[in-house]
Parts: sequence; structure tokens; C-alpha cells
Amino acid sequence: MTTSSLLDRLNRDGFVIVPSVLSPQELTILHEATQNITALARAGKWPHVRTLPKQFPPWPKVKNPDNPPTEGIWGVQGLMHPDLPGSALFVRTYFSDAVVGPTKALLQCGDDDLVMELFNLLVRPDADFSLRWHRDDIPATATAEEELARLRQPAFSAQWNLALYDDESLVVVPGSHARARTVAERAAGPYEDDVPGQMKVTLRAGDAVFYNNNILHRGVYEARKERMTLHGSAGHVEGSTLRARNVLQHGLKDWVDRADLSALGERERGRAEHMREMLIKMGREVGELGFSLEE
Ligand SMILES: O=C(O)CCC(=O)C(=O)O
Repeated sequence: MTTSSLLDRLNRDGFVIVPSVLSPQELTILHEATQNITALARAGKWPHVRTLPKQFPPWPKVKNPDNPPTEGIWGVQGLMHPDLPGSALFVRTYFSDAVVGPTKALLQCGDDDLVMELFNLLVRPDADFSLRWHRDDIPATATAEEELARLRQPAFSAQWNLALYDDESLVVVPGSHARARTVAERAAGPYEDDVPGQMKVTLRAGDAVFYNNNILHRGVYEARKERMTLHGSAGHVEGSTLRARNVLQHGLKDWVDRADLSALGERERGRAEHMREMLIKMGREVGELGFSLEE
């Protein structure tokens, strides 16, 4: 797909699927790595997890193998955290051309404009679970005017899900990133299964979806269906004030300066050093901002 058709689709629908971002060989390697860290996380041996039934940050830190997360987890946080076993592979994936290429096309920028943001893993929950309808950085209590004021600003970030197994957990209302909620959407219950126009985003293993994270969306997860979906984002330097809370609420500030970039090739390393520097600068400038959404 050309750069302009990628962007046209994102602008029109609020999301765009990029097929086969990963090769079968890359998938095999990432399957093993994600299975390993998910096993650690389920066993209470990695503290940065998304615990059930909590939907939004902050999640409690869990590190106690004798008492693993009681209701289970639905995500592993901090894939580039230097203390996570095997984080070098995730660092290579996050800063690769395969991911950064579409990001630059969608943000219409070059490497020097990018800011490092989030990189987490979404996994099969231990019990069936779903997220309510939401926009990532606009609360459900917002008036139509407040929604529009935020939605009319440039997104300044590209967020993506990169599926390592076939995945259709993400449900979106196409086009809702560009307008306030309709009367029906406002009246719908938080877990309404039949919002007009809703659709599942269907990804084959290796496909990515890039989406505006203020599209109206939810997640619907089955405990019995394997899920390992890389969930990341990168920002544009011009949007750092707008993006700061959305990014820093995930706790990166505590470790980002220690992320190990040494496994990268020279070009990717230059890109990564700069993106990280931009994130650290954003953290310095904005201070503590709290959290985007309430449970
Ligand atoms: O599971 C997904 O793909 C969506 C996750 C989501 O909506 C969120 O983390 O806010």
C-alpha cells in the first residue's frame, strides 16, 4: 500500500491494516519470546502486568511467585524494560523499519520527529473478559463539544497492534475518531454488543493494525483463544504535551533511561537513541499528570 493510501484509510476509518509486517521466521522467534515472558508474568515473576479485572492504568505491581495475580492477567507491560528477560528482541522489533516505516508514513515525518512511546503485550486473559467502549484519552463523561475539541487536534501518535497469532479481539466503530458520539453511542451500555456500525478488526498472524486511539473501541477476549499481540505506539515531537499523560501513565519514566539499545544496528540505534531522548525530554518537561481514564 502506498504512503498516501495508508494515510487516507487512517483518516477515513480511524484504522488501517498493514498485512504481513512479520515473516514466518520472525513470528516463530517472537512466539517463543512472548510465551516465555507471559509464563513469567502469570507466575507472578514479572511485576508489570495488566491484572484482571482492571481495564485502565494504573495496574498494581505484582511480584510474588507465592501469590501470583489472583484473577490473572491480560497484558505484560514494559517489553523494552531492561530487566525483562529477552527485552533485546522487543527493542529490535519496536525500532525496526517494519514498524517505524508505516509510523512515519502515517505521521508524515522522518526519524528525527519521532518520540519513543509504549510497547506492551496483550495476552489471552485467564477468564473471559472485555473492556468497555472507550476512547483512550477522552473520558466517557466528555460533552460532544469536548470530544470534538480533542478529536479535531492532530493525533500526533501512531498506535498499533501487531498480532503474533490470529486476533480479532479489537472492536471499533469505523469513522468515530472524527466525530462526537451519536445519540445511540451515548445511550449504549458500556459493554453493548451491538453498537451500530461496530466491527471486529480481523488480523492474521503477522498483520498489524495502526489506529487512532481515540476511535470508539473496546476489547473482547476469550480465555481459551491464544492471544499474543504486540501493542505499541510512537509519537510526533510536536504533540508531546498532548501525548504526555497517555504515555507516561504506563510508568516508563522509571526505566527508560536504562533500556538497552546495544543490540540494534547502527541506523536503528541512532533512531532509537533520538526517540528515547525525546521521551525523556517530554517526561522532564511535563512532570506528573495522573491518568487518562477512570475505571
Ligand atoms: O485489546 C486491544 O486490542 C485493545 C486494548 C485497549 O483498548 C486499551 O488498552 O485501551
